[in-house]
Amino acid sequence: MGRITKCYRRETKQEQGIYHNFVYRIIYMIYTMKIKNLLIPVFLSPAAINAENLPNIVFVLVDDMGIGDINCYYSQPKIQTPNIDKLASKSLQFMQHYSGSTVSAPSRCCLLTGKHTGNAYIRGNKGIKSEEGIFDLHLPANETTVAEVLKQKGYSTMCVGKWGLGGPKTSGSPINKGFDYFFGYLSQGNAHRYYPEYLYENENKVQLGGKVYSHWLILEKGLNFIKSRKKEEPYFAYFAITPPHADLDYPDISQYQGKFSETPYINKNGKRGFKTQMAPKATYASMISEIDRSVEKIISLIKERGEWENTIFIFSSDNGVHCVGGHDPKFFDSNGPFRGYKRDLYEGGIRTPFIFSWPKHIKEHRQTSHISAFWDFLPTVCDIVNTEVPKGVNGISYLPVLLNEEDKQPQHEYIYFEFYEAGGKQSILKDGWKLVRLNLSKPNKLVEELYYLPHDIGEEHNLIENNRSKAEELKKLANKTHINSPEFNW
Ligand SMILES: [Ca+2]
Repeated sequence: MGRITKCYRRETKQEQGIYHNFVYRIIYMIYTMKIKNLLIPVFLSPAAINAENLPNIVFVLVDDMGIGDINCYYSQPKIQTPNIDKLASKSLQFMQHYSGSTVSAPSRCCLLTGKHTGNAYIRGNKGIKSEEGIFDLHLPANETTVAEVLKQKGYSTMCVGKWGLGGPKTSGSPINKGFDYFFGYLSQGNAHRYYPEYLYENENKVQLGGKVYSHWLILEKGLNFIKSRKKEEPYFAYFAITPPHADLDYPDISQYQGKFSETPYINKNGKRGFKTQMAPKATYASMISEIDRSVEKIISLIKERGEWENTIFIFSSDNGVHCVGGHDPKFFDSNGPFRGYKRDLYEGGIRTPFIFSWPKHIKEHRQTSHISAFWDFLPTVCDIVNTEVPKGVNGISYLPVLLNEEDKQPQHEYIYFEFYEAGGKQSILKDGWKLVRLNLSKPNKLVEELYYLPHDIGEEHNLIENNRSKAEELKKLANKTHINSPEFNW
C-alpha cells in the first residue's frame, strides 16, 4: 500500500497530464475500488511501513499498577476497567512482557533508551540536590531517547505526567531529551502528592497552590497537545500518568465507597509519609477506574481526529504493584498469579501488562508469548519508522510479532535485571530457568534461588539444590551482562 500511495503522490506532483504512467493508473484505480486490503500482503514488509504516512505513537504508562489490577490479563472481579479490557480485546496482548525495572526511574530509562539495567545509565531511584530542589539523577547528553529518534523523523513529541530522568536545566530534562513539550512532575519525589503546590510546564513552575487534582490537569494538557497537532504531522504522545502510585488519593470514591471492608491507613511519618486514607481499597479501585476512563478519553480523541487506524496505542505499567500507603495487593490479587511486588525481581515486580493496538496492522485480538521487555520499545520504533538503532542498545525489535510473523521474530537469549535497593538484587531468565540473587551488597548474606518458570510461574519451588551447574551457568552470564556503572554499585 505504501508504494501505491507513493506512486500516486508522484503523479499528483506532476499534474496537468504531463505524467501518464499506465501501470500506476491501473493500480490506483484498483486502490480506489476499496480492495486495497487485498493488496497489502503483496507490498507490506517492515521496511515498507514508513513509505507512507508514519504512525502516531501514544504510550500510556501508569505508575505501580499490577498486572492483576485490570480484568483482561488474569481476571479482576473487584475493579472495573471496561475500556482497557475493550482495548485489549482488539489488540495484541503481550503475555510475557517485562518492565524496565522494579521501580520507576530505571524502568523509564530502559523504556526510553533501549537498554536493560545492566547497561542503562539510570539503574535506580537516586536523588540529586539542585537550586530548585531535589530531582532525579539525570540522563547524560550522550544517551539517546526514543523521542530524539522520532524528532529526527519529523515527529512532534510530548511527555505528560511523571518524568524522573532529570531536573530542569540538566541534560536529562525532557525538553533536552527530544520532547517538544512536557507537563507534570519533573521529580519523582513530588509525584507522591496528587494536590501539588506546583507542576512543571517544560522547565517552568506552574503554581497550583495545592488545589488541583494533578492527574486531571496532566491528562488535559496531554489531550490538548494532541488537539493542537496538524493532521499530517505524526506525534509521539507519552502519557506517563501517576495513578495508582501512592498517595492513595482520589477526589470521588463513590463508585466503590462501602463495597469493601476497609482498614484505614494512618500516616505516622508526617510530611515524608503517605497520606492518611480512611478507605484505601475504595480509593485504589477508584484510581484504577480513573486510569480506565483516561484511556478512553485519549482513544476517543484520536478516533474523533480520524487517526485511530494508523495510531500505535500502547498501555503498560512501569513496574509491579506497590504495597504502600494502605494498598492491599493481596486483597485485589494485584500481582495476578505471580510472586512479589514493586522492588522485587520475582515476576510480580517486573511482569507487566503490555497491550499493543495498531488497527492498521493488528486486525484482531491476539496474544503472544514472545518474551519482550521495555528495552525493546526503542528498537521496535526504529524498525517501524525505518531508522538506525542507536549504538549500545540491548533491545530487539518485536515488529515481526506485531505483523503476525512470529516465525521471523528474533528472540532474546536471556532477560537480565539488576537492582540496588533492599540489599541489592540480580535476576536472569534463560530458557525458562530463572536465577534470583539477593543481598549482593552483603556477600556473607548472599541468597541464590533458582526457578523453572514453565512449571512454576509463582516462583514457589527453589530448585537450586539439585541444579547447581545451571545456577552457576546463569550466574556467569549475569555477571558478564552487568557493565560497571559510574553511579550504581552494590
Ligand atoms: Ca513506578
